[in-house]
Amino acid sequence: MTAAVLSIGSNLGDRAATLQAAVDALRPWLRAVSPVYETPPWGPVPQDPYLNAVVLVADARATPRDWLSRAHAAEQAAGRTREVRWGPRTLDVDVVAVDDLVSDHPELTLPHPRAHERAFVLVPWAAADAAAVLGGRPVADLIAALPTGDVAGVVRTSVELA
Ligand code: PH2
Ligand code: MG
Ligand code: MG
Repeated sequence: MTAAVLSIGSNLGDRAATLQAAVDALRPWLRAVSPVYETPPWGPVPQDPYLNAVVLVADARATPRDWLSRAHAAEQAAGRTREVRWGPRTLDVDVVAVDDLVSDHPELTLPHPRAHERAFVLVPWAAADAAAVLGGRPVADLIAALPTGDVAGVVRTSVELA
């Protein structure tokens, strides 16, 4: 059995509809979906705010590589477009963690190497699973260690993913 934590984000087009399409593509393995948050763009490229959420999935037989290909398939199913690295995109589906596996495989580093410092990943994850642990540390503790402005910038919306 592997359980995976996926981060989904969109900042182009109908963001809520795109996140819903991602959830729909992951439906066979779906365990929980976090609330949806509006989040300031992180990184070097100026761009519009994102909607971000976290999806918890599980499958008795899936390998980490299976979760990566399912993440990519969900992006394709939702018509993902992206022109620039770190830049605006209709949909990004990132594998944050698979069980408590640690891997530096070039195609899939686990856990995601920047997840521990990203409020737009940690805050939704903690909302979906209050007991979540990343790299041996409770996600709630990682959130408490972030700059308060980072956490305050992640604002819960009324968007409901079903
Ligand atoms: N994804 C990026 C770049 N910057 N910022 C936020 N707030 N949310 C994202 O999902 C995001 C980002 C590229 O993957
Ligand atoms: Mg990403
Ligand atoms: Mg990505």
